[in-house]
Amino acid sequence: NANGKAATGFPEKISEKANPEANEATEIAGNIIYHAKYSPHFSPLKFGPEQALYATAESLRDRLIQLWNETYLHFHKVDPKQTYYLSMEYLQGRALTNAIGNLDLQGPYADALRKLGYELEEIAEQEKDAALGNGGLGRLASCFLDSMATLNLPAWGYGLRYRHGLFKQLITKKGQEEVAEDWLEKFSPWEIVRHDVVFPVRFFGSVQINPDGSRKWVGGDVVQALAYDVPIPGFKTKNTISLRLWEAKARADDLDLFQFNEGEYELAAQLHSRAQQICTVLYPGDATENGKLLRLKQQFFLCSASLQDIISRFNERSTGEGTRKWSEFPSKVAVQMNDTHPTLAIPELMRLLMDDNGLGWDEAWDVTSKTVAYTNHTVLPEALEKWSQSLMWKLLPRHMEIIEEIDKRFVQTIRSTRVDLEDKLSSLSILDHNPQKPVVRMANLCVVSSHTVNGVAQLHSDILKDELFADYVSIWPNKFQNKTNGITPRRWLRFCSPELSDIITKWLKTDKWITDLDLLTGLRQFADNEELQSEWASAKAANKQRLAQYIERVTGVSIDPNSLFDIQVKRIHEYKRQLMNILGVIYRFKKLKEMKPEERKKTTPRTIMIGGKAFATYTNAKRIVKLVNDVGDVVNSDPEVNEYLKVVFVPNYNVTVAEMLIPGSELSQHISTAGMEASGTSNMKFALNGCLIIGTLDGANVEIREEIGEENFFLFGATADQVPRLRKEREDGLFKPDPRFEEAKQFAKSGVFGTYDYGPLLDSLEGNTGYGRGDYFLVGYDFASYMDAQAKVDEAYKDRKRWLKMSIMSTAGSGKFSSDRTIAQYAKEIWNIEACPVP
Ligand code: B1N
Repeated sequence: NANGKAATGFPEKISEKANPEANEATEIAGNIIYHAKYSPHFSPLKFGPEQALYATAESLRDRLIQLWNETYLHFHKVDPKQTYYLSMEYLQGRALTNAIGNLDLQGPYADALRKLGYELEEIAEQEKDAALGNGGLGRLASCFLDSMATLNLPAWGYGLRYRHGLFKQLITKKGQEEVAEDWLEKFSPWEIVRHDVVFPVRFFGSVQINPDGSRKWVGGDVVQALAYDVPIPGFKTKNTISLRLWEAKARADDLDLFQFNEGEYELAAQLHSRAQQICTVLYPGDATENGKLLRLKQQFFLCSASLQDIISRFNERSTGEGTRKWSEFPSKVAVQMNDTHPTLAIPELMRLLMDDNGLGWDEAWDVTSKTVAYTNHTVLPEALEKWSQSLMWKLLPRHMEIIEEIDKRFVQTIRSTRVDLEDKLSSLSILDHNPQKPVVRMANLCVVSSHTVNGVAQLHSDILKDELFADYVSIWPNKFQNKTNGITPRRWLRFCSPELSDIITKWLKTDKWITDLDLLTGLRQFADNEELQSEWASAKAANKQRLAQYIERVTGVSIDPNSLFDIQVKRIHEYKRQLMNILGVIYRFKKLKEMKPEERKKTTPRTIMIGGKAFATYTNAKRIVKLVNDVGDVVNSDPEVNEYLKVVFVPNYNVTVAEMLIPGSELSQHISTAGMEASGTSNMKFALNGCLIIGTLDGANVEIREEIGEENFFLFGATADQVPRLRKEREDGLFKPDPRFEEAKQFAKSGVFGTYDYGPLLDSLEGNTGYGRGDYFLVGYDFASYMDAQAKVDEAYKDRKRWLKMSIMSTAGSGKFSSDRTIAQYAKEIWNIEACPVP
């Protein structure tokens, strides 16, 4: 066939060499062939790249299962306190390169595949992204798992096995179109189905009161939660933990055979299809929008299945006879809630303890509140979850009783101990009895019930303490903490930019930085060194070249690898201000058009790349996507300026695309209205890869700037504490816009960028007039300092030595942003767990 393989498709003979690596490679090649032959997913005629991917993954899976089993048995024997991370989202991306890298088998696998006629990179390219998340919150969960495993912590993740993860974004003449993504189209070689790990999860029904006064939730629908384990290997350690994903299944007897035989097929399978719906799609919102009942079912399904599993493991690890003392539970189990999405873990744990295990309220409350902790990821009011009380009573009647009781006891305690808070109680209570729309405030339930509440960057945690949760702080001053987010340096430097990694290792004379990222500060002493600078520049150039090829392949736009690569990639949201970015581009384009040719030659050529998905019903976000594309079409085909400016919308931004973009970036934009981006995590990935940041004092930008030095950061914009006053001034008509802002808007409206009506979008930037929200995000206010900062970028880029130094200093100062540091802090300061390395 085309690959020169035998007709059976499988290469039969593998040449041997005398060195041990070669032997290992030979053995691996043998394993790969074994799987191609005997794990029969494909017919035997062809051994193409896809077949090679699955067989390669299965050969790795054998090792992962072995390590997973050893880890499980070790944890069982030692019985340490274990953390369970509950998250509705995980953005895992591809797993092959990561697994090979973490198992330290890069060389042997590359050799093995070469023996079979393939390059490892080519095979890795075949894998689909597991995108069981929306954005930063989901990717954070995945980085955390990598660090938990690497730090040998007894910790697991729990999530849902969505059939369809985040949609695929197509860019057409209309702008963004969403298509269902099917990561399980063939199958995932990374998951292990556990047919013996099944728990019943109930919905609806009613509460039965027993003669002894105890209560029991009965009736309704019961679906089965079936466990799938995705093994998560640590970097260069045996420890391999689990991401346990639940799938919803109907029970066999849910199929109504009588109806089926009557020919009523749909009716007969009603319960089956209702069960199936639960894990069909990921909730598509990052911060807003609907889906109500199904979303609530998903949340409860995750919480109930996970807690039943946690409790059964707690009992399974019991050394004596019978069950353990429940008072020991908080010294064996920590549950971390990733935002409020898994809040139902609180009433579900209470219910399981009281109704199924006979504990009294006080005992159950003591156990629960010592077990659960809550991470807040946003202060956007529309993203703070509030569930309708009537919907909750219908779906989860027993849980609503419990929530009412928690609320009642909380209100009573405050009334009797804190008269000063009487008038605050209506906002502090869990239940909001507003007669228009009575709701349960999930964040309040989390704060009241958790032993610890944390924000995700220092500024965000301060805002939580000073504003959102200020009154709770006066009740529980020690409950609130900060845990600045982090990213895994394995995926986000070592594996996505091997060239730069090798240079770092060479200059630090060690590769220990991969697990001890603070060692990067050792690069500072060489930041001026010409030899390092030239090696640094060539690694960057190679990454830019690779990125340019990628952009040309997916968009057809050819970009100049010598231009400044300027990137903004993240979910499209008005508070993230992609609109400010594109208005700046529009202004730049207009000025370039007005220049004489010899003036243009003095400018810094730039390629601006913007990427990200818009929530399907978020109109302004979709208009922004359309605008960026339209501007790109005009600018890129303008022969006068396209040597100096290119604008690219990068379609379908996801983890894999990020792994391509970030290493090739030189400037990245993190320009949210101050106080609105809880942390941001791509800012950390860019900085780690030697990319300079233009940004506001928001989220983790503040700490990044502190770490890498203010002279290496392009700062602009209002600060968080100024924002309320500026909004007021804008409303009162006191704001005088910068002429550049007016010019850019006018130009955008003039029709140069096509016939689409951008009026409504641009009107959202007007003050007290117009259709918009009165420029709530202060694009108008920040535009002037933004453009000034951009001019500084252009100047700085002309001084190659200075730019390279700044780039090296960015990497050198990024040590703090390792998720290993973040997770070590959670382990010590929230979970109280210790490493449990497999010997
Ligand atoms: O969580 C990230 C932060 O780095 C980002 O700043 C923050 O915006 C992000 C509802 C969310 N906050 N809230 C969400 C996601 C899904 C959903 O349905 C809200 N995502 C964030 C990690 O801390």
